[in-house]
Amino acid sequence: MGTTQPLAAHPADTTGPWDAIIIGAGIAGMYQLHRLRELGLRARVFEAGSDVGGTWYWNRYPGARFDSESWSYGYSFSKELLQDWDWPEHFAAQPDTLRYLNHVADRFDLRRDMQFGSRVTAATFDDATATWRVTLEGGTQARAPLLITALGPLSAHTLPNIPGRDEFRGPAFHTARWPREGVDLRGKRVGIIGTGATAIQTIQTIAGEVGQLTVFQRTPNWAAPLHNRRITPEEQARIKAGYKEIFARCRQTDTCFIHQTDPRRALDLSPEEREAFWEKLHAEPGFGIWVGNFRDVLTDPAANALMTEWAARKIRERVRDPQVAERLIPKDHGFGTRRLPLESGYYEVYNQPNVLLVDLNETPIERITATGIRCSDRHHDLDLLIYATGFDGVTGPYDRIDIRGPGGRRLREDWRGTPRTFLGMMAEGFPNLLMILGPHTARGNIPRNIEEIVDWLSGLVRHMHARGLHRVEPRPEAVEDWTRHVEEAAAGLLFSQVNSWQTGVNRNVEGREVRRTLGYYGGALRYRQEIGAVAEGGYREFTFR
Ligand code: NA7
Repeated sequence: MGTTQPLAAHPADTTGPWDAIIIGAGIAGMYQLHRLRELGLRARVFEAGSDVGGTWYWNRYPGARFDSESWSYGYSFSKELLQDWDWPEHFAAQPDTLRYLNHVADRFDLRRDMQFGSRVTAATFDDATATWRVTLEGGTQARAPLLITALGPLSAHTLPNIPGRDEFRGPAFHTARWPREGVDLRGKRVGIIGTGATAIQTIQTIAGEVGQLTVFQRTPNWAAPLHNRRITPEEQARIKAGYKEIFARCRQTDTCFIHQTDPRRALDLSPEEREAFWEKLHAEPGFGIWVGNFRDVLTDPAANALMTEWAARKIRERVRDPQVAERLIPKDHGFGTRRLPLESGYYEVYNQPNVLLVDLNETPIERITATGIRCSDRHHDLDLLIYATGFDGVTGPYDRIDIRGPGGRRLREDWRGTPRTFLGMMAEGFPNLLMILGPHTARGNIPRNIEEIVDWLSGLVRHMHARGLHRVEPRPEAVEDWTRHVEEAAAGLLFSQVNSWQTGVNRNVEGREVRRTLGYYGGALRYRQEIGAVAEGGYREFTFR
């Protein structure tokens, strides 16, 4: 593998037969298509959006950007691509990322095998022919032996289950469905529900422009400074010369980010020593303060409590009104036990006279009305409403497609309680269904995770084609063992004890009130070892026909 030259254009293959159907034209689906072509296979990508980009196509809300270093977050597979793309900022804004993904689609001529505006609603495995039959919204069908899901862990957005939601007469948008043409917020009375990573980016971006901003907060989150800035020409040259080292660094960490966990324990150090380190991390860009912290901060409750107390002090220093500061300090979970949002002036927003923080624990929302939101104490008049209310994470996108294996077995039913997978890439009873970033895979620096999984799946496909095999399924005992291993790896971790999309909790979705293990938390290094061993062992954990 490793062709990095643009492939010669050839006519679009719109009728099949195809070797594989890929669902989704985001970072994962684009790369998977490229890899299959290298194997000489024909694939068709079905994408609900009108173009490539996935997450970066849909999430156009104000302020959407990477929280990961741009130069560690693009594709790494093509040296030429790395050299011919200039990231303008250390943490790229959504329009630049979408421009990048369009550039990739052009460079590798990906669109000719993609069909846009095509949402997949169902997929059924036909046992007799060992093919998947995929149904699109509108009823069109397509068939292929392999079905590869590149759905994205955060593509099933969810609206809040608040009474009166449909009564609001002004414009209302979920952040993942922000209008392409943009929205004029100037001078408007804007309400936003949610205070996750998305809301934080939105709030800090729009607060200066709107007339009045009312933030409806149910659970505050810890957040740390992003420290974004433009990439200078000298830095650009250094980045381009250093890609090999950058990606090597990503391969050495359990999160695939460039930030390596500090080998020291906070509890072994004096308060001065550990706080000096925290100050340093706080002043540095990116996720270092989260995943490059002392090794006990995310695992030992006593160490986490120290970090939490320090981080609370930082908020108190930045927010003038002590009551507002207290409302912004999470009390139900320690620092870093949920995905840490990164911010640029977020806390200072609450010092502005036109910004009001409504703590829904003190004054719960009673209903959404035609003209705003009624809380238990008063009505908030609004011209426009933003739902930054998140996603039905990881399994949500799978639940939204009626996926049926042999005998009508439904994936949605199998995973009703909690998912069961082998390596997070296949499920028992669903032959030839290959999942990119399904549940139970290591997740951190997502493009790095995607490339590893796509490469591994492509290896499996190559193995099959070389041997004339047309059907693959994981052995039940392999699924059993992996699922147990996944649960063991998550047990006892501090963040496993906190509600979030990462633990599968979304109170807006029926049946998703209980925590589940949706990722592999043994770390990327162990994950790489595990999947590597399966390939090197000749895929003995699978049955083939
Ligand atoms: P998140 O992090 O899941 O945040 C969703 C926010 O919306 C969170 O503050 C929720 O509060 C809030 N929410 C959801 N439903 C309601 C209702 N019904 N009432 C009030 N508040 C509600 O999603 P994001 O889009 O911010 O980020 C997702 C990921 O994208 C992020 O982790 C990054 O990886 C990028 P809650 O915490 O549930 O009380």
